[in-house]
Amino acid sequence: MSKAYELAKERYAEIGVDTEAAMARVKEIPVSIHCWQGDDVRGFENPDGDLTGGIQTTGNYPGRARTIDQLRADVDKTFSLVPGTKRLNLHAIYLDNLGKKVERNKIEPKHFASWVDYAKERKIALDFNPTCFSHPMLKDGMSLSHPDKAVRDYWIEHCIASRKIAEYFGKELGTTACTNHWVPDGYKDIPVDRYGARERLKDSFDQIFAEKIDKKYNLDGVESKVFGIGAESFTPGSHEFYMGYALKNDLMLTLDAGHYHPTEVISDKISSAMLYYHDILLHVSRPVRWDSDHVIILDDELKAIAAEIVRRGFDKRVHIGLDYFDASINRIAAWTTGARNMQKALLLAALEPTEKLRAMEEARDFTSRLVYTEELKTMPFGAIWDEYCLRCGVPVGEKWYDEVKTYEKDVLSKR
Ligand code: RNT
Ligand code: ZN
Repeated sequence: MSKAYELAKERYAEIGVDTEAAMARVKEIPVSIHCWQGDDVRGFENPDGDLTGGIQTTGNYPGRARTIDQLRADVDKTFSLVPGTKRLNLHAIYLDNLGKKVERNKIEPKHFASWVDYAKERKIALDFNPTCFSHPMLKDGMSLSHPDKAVRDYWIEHCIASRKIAEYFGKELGTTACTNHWVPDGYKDIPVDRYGARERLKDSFDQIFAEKIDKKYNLDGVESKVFGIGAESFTPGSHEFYMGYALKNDLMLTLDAGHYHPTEVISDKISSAMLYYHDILLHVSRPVRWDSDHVIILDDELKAIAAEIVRRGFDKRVHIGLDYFDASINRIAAWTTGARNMQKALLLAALEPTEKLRAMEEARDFTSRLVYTEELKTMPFGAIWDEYCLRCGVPVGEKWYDEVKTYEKDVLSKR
């Protein structure tokens, strides 16, 4: 134990915070790390194809993973640098097709068997996402809400197949998988029939969720979005659409930090959602002027998201997933920076004397609330964070980046 930690521990004890308990708690909060930062959301179905559906990666930093083995090696490297309990979040396009092209509506658990082996070896859990973009059956920017029944049916089949894969993950790995449903559907220009598009989307989801899957194995979430590139004027899957749909159909609501109007934040939505949903799913991201999916930094919103989870003990009911992708910098560094920041935010939240602060608020002592929350900001958090990393067996401070640089030299630069 370092001297710095000993001193910091005492300082936190003075304000009634048990640093040992905080570290132990955060270590158990699962964070689902998205596989798609490693290869700019391309997958292995068509690694050199275009990313469509109104989302975009920008930059062409060398070394992106092009094969399943490369991506697995990169995930291993990243996971070795991030403390805490990690899950791996896969998209359908990351299948192991065993050398034979598989249509999206024909994917089966066997195409993910090698991922299950991978997860078992590493004792990690898997989450899943149908991929309703980067594919010719996404017609006129629409999938589940397209007027053509053949298009809708194709994607309905894909989403059903995806749920079965997640169920298989849950059964094999002994932990509940989360499946997130996001479709890129939208109109570039002002629609005439908003109701019709939403009616079709609802009907498609009704078919997708008609088959009940034991919640022990899989939980489904639905993710809204206010607009996408090429879908600027309208998305049938708006916040209200899914808020109603998920509540009525006992699904999770997925809140992505980049999917709202510019000054709207998801940290403020968590407490409302938790009054009505048992479980919700987060896509922690960082929008810069649009849904740009920048690497998450330790900013006020990230801290607020973590605080909303930790203050009320929603550690198991709010499923934390990461969703960012930057192709302009070293991808392992991007991945690791964001995932470590999520951990920092959770630890910061766990080091708050919440009960004391709440008592001030309840007593209408707003002066104290301001004074104490501001003073908290200069508590010796860094020493606790370093100790947490040390105990989790990951590099302390910026030392993790040395490992990334070595990996870049030995592995990434040779791709
Ligand atoms: C897109 C959504 C969606 C995707 C991933 C790849 O705006 O946020 O969640 O980013 O599924
Ligand atoms: Zn998302």
